[in-house]
Amino acid sequence: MTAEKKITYCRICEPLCGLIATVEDGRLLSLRPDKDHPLSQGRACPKGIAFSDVQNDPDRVLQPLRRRPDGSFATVSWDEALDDIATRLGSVLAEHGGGAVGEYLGNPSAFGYAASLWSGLFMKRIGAGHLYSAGSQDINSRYVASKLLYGAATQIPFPDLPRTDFLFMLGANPLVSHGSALRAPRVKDDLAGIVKRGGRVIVVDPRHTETAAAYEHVAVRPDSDAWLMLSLLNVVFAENLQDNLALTAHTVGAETLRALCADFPPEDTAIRTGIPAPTVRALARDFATARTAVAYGRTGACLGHHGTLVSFLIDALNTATGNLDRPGGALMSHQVIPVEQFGEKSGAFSYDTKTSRIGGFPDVFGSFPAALMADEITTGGKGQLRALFVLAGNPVLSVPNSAALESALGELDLLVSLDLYVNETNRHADYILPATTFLERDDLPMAYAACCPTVFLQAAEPVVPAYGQARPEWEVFEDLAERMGLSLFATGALAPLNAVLRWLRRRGVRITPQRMMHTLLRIGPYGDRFGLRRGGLNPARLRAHPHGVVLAEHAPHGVLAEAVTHPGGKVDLAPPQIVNEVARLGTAPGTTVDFPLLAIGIRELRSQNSWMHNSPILMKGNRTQRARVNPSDAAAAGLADGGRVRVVSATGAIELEVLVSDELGPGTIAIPQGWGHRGGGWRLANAHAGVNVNELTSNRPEDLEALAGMSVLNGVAVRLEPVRQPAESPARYSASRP
Ligand SMILES: Nc1nc2c(c(=O)[nH]1)N[C@H]1C(S)=C(S)[C@@H](COP(=O)(O)OP(=O)(O)OC[C@H]3O[C@@H](n4cnc5c(=O)[nH]c(N)nc54)[C@H](O)[C@@H]3O)O[C@H]1N2
Ligand SMILES: Nc1nc2c(c(=O)[nH]1)N[C@H]1C(S)=C(S)[C@@H](COP(=O)(O)OP(=O)(O)OC[C@H]3O[C@@H](n4cnc5c(=O)[nH]c(N)nc54)[C@H](O)[C@@H]3O)O[C@H]1N2
Ligand code: SF4
Ligand SMILES: [Mo]
Repeated sequence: MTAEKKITYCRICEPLCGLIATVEDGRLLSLRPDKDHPLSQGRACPKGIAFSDVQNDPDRVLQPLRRRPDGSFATVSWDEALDDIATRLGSVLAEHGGGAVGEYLGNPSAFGYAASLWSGLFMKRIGAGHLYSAGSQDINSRYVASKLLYGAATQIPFPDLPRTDFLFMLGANPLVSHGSALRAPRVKDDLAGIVKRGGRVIVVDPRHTETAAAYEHVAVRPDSDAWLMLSLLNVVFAENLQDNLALTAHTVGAETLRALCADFPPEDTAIRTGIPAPTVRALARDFATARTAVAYGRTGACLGHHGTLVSFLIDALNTATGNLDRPGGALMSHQVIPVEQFGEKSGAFSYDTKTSRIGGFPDVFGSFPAALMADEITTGGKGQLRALFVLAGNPVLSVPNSAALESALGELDLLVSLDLYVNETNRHADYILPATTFLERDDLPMAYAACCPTVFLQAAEPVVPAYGQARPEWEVFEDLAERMGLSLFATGALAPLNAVLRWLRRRGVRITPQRMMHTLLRIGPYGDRFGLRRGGLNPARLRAHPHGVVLAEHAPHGVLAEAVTHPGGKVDLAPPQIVNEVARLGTAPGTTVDFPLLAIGIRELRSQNSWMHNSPILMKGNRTQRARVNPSDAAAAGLADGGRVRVVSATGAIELEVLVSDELGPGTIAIPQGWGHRGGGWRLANAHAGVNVNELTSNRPEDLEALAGMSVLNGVAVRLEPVRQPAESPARYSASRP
């Protein structure tokens, strides 16, 4: 058979870049960027191209695995695996009820629609008491900020990059991450375009990152952004630079916000942020008087002690200066397939409707902080977590105090993972079920795809059949439900969709995630309304445009009234939770005598969280994980470049190589996350193990962010100790597989 070219798109990170797959005899030969893709236009990053290493990885799990008593795995048939899982889950349910069952949704599950939808229905059906996700280590603080501001948690305003004159970026490094909560596959060009038009790009970051180096860098102390944002607003109000028309027309609480900010003049907060007051004053004036301006924050804004407050204040600055919901400012996120709208209506995107058993944290979309999982497993009593499904996740590397989580996993009655690999988490599982990759399944973009300056939709068909015995995750949950005699649709979870579901079922149509998405597509704002709207989108039209369809050059503006769901339709600039949070801001610098430095993370161009370190392409060139330490801190701790350091926090300690670098100011160190490999399967990754930064981070309830239960992964107080006798030389990559 001759090789065929198939059009698809990447689902590793948020730009969803167009790819062309070359396929022969049902096997992937290679991936390359799609030059005909309307948004990415021939651009893709090294990870996207290297996904062929994952697809064809000899270490991939392609058959269901059952753990033996000695910890090794034996292959079993799907029937054996699912029968046993159904039986064991049935016993947990019979003895302890749904309150003892849980699910952890990892990051890759956000890049397809079916897995989270169907596993969510399954969990709802059995009354699962424990839902967790990567969100509490990533973006839940942003969702909660939106819930408080707009009433709709999934409404995430994003920067209108093609039209803005002033981009104020806080805690984001898009030249490496390629953008998050923002879909901009050519973000490098978009940023360059702002400056080319005579505009400015400001990067607020403790580290002189790749993005900071290319634009104007404002070096901030870790975890101090709340003080910075309050000071910026302080200047805006004190100098009467606010947009009174916008505030009156679209908001409530502006006076309270002004009063809150009055206590934070830049001269008082400089000691906390490390940013001189004149710089803050100039920034505030320049932002407020720019023709258009937009503040945007991402993980660096979300993962400190005040992540919800910081995200809130970013939008408050946009709103107060009249830059919300206008061209060149922050645009309201806009869905082509209105999944989130239905979710909001059905109450699925809830906040603070129940509290966690441990720590009493409010739910975010029905989920609790993943940092609590370890204690929820080890703490007895009603609702103790006894059976856990891990879908596309590696929480042993990604969740704080991973040592505690890893040892707790052994106490579960049942641990089931759906994954591509035997990773650090599921090596402790009773079953590992082989999932299909994104090249083996159909997709329509969800979640952050709504944060795109261009309105666009692309659908993907599978480009290769499932390798081995891999199965789409949603089918696994449907099969389990069947084996347990449960109907997935007998829950209130789909209430707003019930009419559509009944209509489909009356016609004898099997309800699949794809049917559901196609229905939503067709009744959505660009849909064909089943023939009522000529030229509207339907599956056939998407198939006829495999590179995707541009539906509007610019996302809409002037839609605030529809986007805000608070009664009265106004943005709330002073909800009580935020007022309290500002009152709680202390004066303590975050460090102590024992732990005088603050640690932050680093995302690397050729890593994707914890799961692409088994790719020979990405691991080329002696990659090692090194702690970046400022020369003065290195000297003070007796550390030399290339030597080894022991980094100690109140939670744990790790040892790794030092890179002495002035990319960080004194008092701050940075360590790449996603390392610390000792999974059962990925041999190349294990050979380049590195260490897990989440042995330093805390899972104690009192150390989590209060409003969203976010893990605090940046601004972790540590000290440095030199390691005189290196235990062994660091593993280096060699060209052959171990
Ligand atoms: N200290 C520190 N910790 C962090 C962060 C940080 O900045 N600092 N960042 C946090 C962030 S932003 C995130 S998103 C989390 C990520 O945390 P997780 O989602 O828990 O971890 P990942 O490393 O993304 O692992 C994803 C797993 O999914 C598998 N996988 C990949 N594709 C598929 C698929 O299509 N189907 C299935 N079933 N499995 C698949 C991979 O093999 C891998 O095992 O980490 C967080 N942890
Ligand atoms: N190559 C690559 N791309 C990725 C990923 C990857 O692992 N590798 N992961 C993907 C995922 S899951 C996500 S969520 C996105 C994240 O996308 P981004 O948030 O854009 O990614 P980061 O590089 O983590 O950028 C966060 C920045 O915040 C800074 N920072 C740390 N602490 C603070 C602080 O207290 N204040 C401020 N102002 N800044 C701070 C860090 O130095 C860092 O530069 O990236 C995605 N893209
Ligand atoms: S930037 Fe993200 S979506 Fe684009 S090719 Fe790279 S990994 Fe894939
Ligand atoms: Mo993430």
